[in-house]
Amino acid sequence: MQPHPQTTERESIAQETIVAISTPPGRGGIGIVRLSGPHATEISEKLVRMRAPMEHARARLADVPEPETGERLDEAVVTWFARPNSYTGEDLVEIAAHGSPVVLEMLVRLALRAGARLARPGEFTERAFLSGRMDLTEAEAIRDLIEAQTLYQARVAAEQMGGALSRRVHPAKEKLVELIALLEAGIDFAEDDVAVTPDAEIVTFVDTVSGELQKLAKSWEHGRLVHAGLRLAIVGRPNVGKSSLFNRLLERERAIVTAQPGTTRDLVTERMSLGGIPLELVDTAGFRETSEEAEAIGVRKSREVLADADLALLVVDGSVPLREDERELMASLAGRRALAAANKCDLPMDNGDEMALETPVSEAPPALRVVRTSALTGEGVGSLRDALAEMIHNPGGECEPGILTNLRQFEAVRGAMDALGAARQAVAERIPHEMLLLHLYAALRQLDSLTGETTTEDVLNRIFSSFCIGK
Ligand SMILES: Nc1nc2c(ncn2[C@@H]2O[C@H](COP(=O)(O)OP(=O)(O)O)[C@@H](O)[C@H]2O)c(=O)[nH]1
Ligand SMILES: [Mg+2]
Repeated sequence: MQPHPQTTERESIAQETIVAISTPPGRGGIGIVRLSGPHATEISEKLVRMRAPMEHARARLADVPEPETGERLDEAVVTWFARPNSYTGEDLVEIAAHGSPVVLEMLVRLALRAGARLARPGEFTERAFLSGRMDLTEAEAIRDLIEAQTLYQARVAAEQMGGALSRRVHPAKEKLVELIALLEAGIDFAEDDVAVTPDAEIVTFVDTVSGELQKLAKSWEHGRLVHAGLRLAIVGRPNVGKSSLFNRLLERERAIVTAQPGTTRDLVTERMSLGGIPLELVDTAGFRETSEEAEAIGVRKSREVLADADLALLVVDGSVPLREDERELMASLAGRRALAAANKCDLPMDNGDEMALETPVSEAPPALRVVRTSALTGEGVGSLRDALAEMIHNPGGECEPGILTNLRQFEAVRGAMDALGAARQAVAERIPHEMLLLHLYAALRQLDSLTGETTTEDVLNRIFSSFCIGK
């Protein structure tokens, strides 16, 4: 088999020693200065006075002296991780002093004077990647973990950090390599009367790999949701209790509620988390004809928000009969991820059987699930939350570990699928195997780029520069 064509040379481990403050900016109980590179220990010893010699993975007390007078400014705990058993794979020293910005900045300045250079954002992780300590999906997962806003997001990131995605891609990749090897052999021995792989077998191979990738590509639906969250538009006629329910869901009085119809004119937006998924709630102006200019603009904006939202919650007043325009609204939500709340259920329900049930209104074709709520007493708000959470988690129903969590990963998988599609076409058109192989290699390259085996310099730069400094 010919060597993989575009395997980029992994950079040899950098010769420069880098330094950065790894704890967040500002004052804190502890602040950590991190150094990584061949001179990390040597430079550290110029910054602090060790009370005992450094030892791999052992915390050691040290004094932080003022450079001019040599007088002690602070105490620090210094930990050295000897290469290759460190986060970066290089010699790495962490100086944990008190979280005083002036002391930490002084340490960095001294390190620079001693020959270190400032780390770029994400450079510690980039070095970990370049030294083979982790693949690209694992590096991205570290960023996701740091940026997680919910525990669920953190959990997904942790799975990826353990290589779940790479493991999931592995079988498809193996299979692809196997096919490439078969075809390469067929070509090499073609003149020696060795049977060339039959077309049917090639197609089976390609379809198996495509099928695996298809499932993976589908996991992006869930991955995107975990990552970016969803937008929920709360819509309905004026005065049905949209703002009250909005406040209930947020558990605070955010939107203004009055008995006066047309109170909400502008969009009110707030973030919350539901079942670990970030959710952006938008309270809207009630739909009605109005001659009032501000309200009319509000109504128009509300319609736009409804059109763009990932989820819709239609609120109706359950104590009065359903109106024709509400019925139309329900119909327009058919096929979308939407729920209805029959609100004001603390009042006698007077809308017949239409909305008085917790089940889909299945006889009337726009089957929208209805939950009875009272924003006044809080009754049914828990069920509404559950129903929303179900609606968020169900489509895609992806819970297998190893999902695509960013667009870069999705594009790589889609690129591989496209290349396989072209390969299949080539078989159908009985194009020579040399040409077919080009498509297969293109697919392999895409899968390799997922884990970072073949990823161009500028893509790597883009990824790591999105990290914070000191990570
Ligand atoms: N009895 C009762 N009144 C409610 C309920 N929800 C809202 N209201 C009242 O209905 C009026 C309109 O509420 P609001 O949230 O501003 O409705 P919006 O115009 O749809 O945003 C206010 O007077 C609320 O106090 C409910 O569940 N039960
Ligand atoms: Mg309102």
